[in-house]
Amino acid sequence: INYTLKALATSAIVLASVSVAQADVTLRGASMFDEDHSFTQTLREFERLVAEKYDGDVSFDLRLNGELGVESDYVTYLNQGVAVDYTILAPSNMAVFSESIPLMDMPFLFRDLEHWDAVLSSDAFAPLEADLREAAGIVIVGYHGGGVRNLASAEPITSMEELAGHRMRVMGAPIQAQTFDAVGAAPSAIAYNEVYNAIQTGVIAGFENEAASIQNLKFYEVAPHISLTQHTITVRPIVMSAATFDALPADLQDAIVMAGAEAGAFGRALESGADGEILQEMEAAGQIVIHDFEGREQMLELVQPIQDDYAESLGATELLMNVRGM
Ligand code: MAV
Repeated sequence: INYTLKALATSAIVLASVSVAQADVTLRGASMFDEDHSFTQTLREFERLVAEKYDGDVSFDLRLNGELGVESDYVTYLNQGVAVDYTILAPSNMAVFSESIPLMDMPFLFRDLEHWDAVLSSDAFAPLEADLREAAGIVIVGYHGGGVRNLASAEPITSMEELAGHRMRVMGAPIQAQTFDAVGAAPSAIAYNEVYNAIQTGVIAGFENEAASIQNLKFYEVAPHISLTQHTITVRPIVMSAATFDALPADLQDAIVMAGAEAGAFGRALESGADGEILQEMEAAGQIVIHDFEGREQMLELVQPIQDDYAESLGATELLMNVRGM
């Protein structure tokens, strides 16, 4: 008996030391896409950079293809500090927790890529980040983005007349619905993982999205008509749960913050550079038909007062003016 106990004790010690070694830190990430999408590639780069900059042991468990749900699910997990530690997501999907964060994601906020780059390289969004941490328990560690969002629909939408009453899906933030309402469309907030079906069954006639995601999730199968409204250049923060972040050793936190900034720059170059190419790829493959859209200027005019009102309601008029003036 003694002998057995001793053997058991020895194996217990071995097991314990193994699990100590493994338990160092494992962070779980989530992506709605496969390895090819720029979100996943940027998260991989983030992981590589964190490991490179941190002296201790850290490992990553990134779940792909929407295994852990869609971004609106991740937001809840991040807020609760369960299931997901890090991801990339649209500010408009965090509106439930922070009313102000979708401002950085408003259609027609940026004039062009140069303006977008200038704003993201500044600290113009710092007050929004602070509110997100406080209200949602979510920490922004870097900025991915750079995709251009266009209308994608079952039938061509080429003018303000065709846009009138167009039943389209928008992201969950009220400012998104208000924007498309102002230009005459009939927007409704639908979960991202229901969009394909909703278009296929005719519940809606289309939605709006960037090339990378239309390609990766094969939305062109149901919404092959792309109208070049170019209404949004995306801002997609790399985020962490504050509950997770705050519990990490200080040197790992430092590594994460540095890695976030670098991975963001990597990802922005990647997605903004590939956007036009991906549209061409899909067109060449006969998956989409690209249409010009007449009326972008008019859209812009109709949307600006909506942006002004939204910013005013948040006490963020100065912030908006600052961004527009950059
Ligand atoms: C695209 O897949 C991405 O911009 C993602 O961040 C958004 O959540 C998604 O679109 C969407 O429209 O919900």
